Amino acid sequence: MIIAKSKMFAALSGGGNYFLFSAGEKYPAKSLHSGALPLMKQDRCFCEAKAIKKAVQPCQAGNILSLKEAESVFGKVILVAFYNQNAIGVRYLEKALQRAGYQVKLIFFKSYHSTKPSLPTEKELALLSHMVREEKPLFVGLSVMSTLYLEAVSLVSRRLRCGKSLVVWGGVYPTMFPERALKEADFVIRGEGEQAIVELCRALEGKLDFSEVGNLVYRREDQVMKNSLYPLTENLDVLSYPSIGGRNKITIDKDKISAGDPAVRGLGYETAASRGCPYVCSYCCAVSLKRIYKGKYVRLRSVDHVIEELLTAKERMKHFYYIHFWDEIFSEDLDWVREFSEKYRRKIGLPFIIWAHPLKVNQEALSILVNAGLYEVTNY
Ligand code: B12
Ligand code: SF4
Repeated sequence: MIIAKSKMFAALSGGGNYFLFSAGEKYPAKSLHSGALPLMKQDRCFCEAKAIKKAVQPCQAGNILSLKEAESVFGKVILVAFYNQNAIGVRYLEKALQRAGYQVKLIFFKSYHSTKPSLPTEKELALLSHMVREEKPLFVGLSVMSTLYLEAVSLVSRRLRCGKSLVVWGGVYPTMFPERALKEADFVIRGEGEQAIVELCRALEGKLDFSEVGNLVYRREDQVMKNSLYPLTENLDVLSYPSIGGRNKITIDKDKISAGDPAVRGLGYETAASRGCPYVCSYCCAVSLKRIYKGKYVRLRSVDHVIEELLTAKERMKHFYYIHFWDEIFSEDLDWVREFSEKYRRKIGLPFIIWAHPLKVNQEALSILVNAGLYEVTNY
């Protein structure tokens, strides 16, 4: 295990490739070897000091850059989450871009409403487009998680494109309807975005051809080009975990703009220990998603990785007193549940909520989890 002591970049000799470590983050040494870390493929990885240089030996670690130098080398990306101030997916993307050296601004646009999210006002659209004009990002990525607020996404997309910004749509909706999404965007990224979004930056910088960016849907002349999908990330631990805190986060809501991560002030911390659902209920889009993706659909993070994230959350969030796991169905793998419960009780010790499915409820797993602090089980 390697722990980065400060935020640092390192250039790998030969290819001019860069790696970034965020302060305090831990990396299993094996994740730094070529091939094991998906981001390696974009010829950027992250390193600091001797121990890490040793770990990345196969890539021959070279010069270390200061943050300032590195910032002048890499561009900026703005990501917009709609009606969701926790936005796990977007926070994962922020991490992936930062690890690849890009600067990221994350905008939480409008607050959550589960039935009737209010449309953006003219003032809110103006605040957003002003910020984008000032920041001059490579592109603005819109996270379209649901069909519930497509009208709002379209309004934002049109406004930004009128201002000549490049707009990229990603998330569950564009994954299922890429052609429709492309009518309103310059690019669409289907599926998991961590690798593809970094590759898109590289393509926009002229370092990669668009045809080489996995998951990308784009126009070439009058044709819609749909690049093939990468297999789902099997080992979720290599993706690190969603970012928490930071001054790069902005909220636009109720005609106002405010700085700082709203999640840090929250009473509950939201995360997921897995991705994917084992079921295929007929009314649910999991059926379609399973058809689209290749590779193992349900994937579970290691217990240590989850605990490490929660310890970081405890450090950075001063007021939270419970944890909400948004796994579509919380794991009932007994070995995992036993290890999780033992470590969770000892190191985290807060009440937590999970989602479950009536057909999959396992009494033994539930009683172990209750012992660790589980106090509410909900389903859709
Ligand atoms: C957890 C969850 C929630 C949580 C979110 C908690 C949080 N902190 O974010 C809560 C309960 C709040 C929630 C609310 C809603 N949800 Co929900 N939710 C999910 C669930 C189970 C997992 C989402 C998640 O976190 N996945 C893990 C992350 C890592 O993946 P991700 O979000 O997809 O992001 C990745 C990619 O999509 C992509 N990506 C995402 N954004 C972008 C942006 C760009 C630019 C790029 C390039 C890529 C990209 O890269 C990310 C990293 O790999 C999904 C089911 C699913 N299979 O997706 C449903 C799901 C997305 N939700 C759904 C719905 C309907 C809703 C609500 C509308 C329900 C309601 N009426 O309130 C709201 C809308 C919330 C919102 N503002 O978008 C539906 C959407 C169906 C549809 N066709 O529209 C889904 C698919 C559930 C289902 N099976 O039907 N949800
Ligand atoms: S259990 Fe939930 S997420 Fe899984 S297929 Fe059924 S409705 Fe969809």
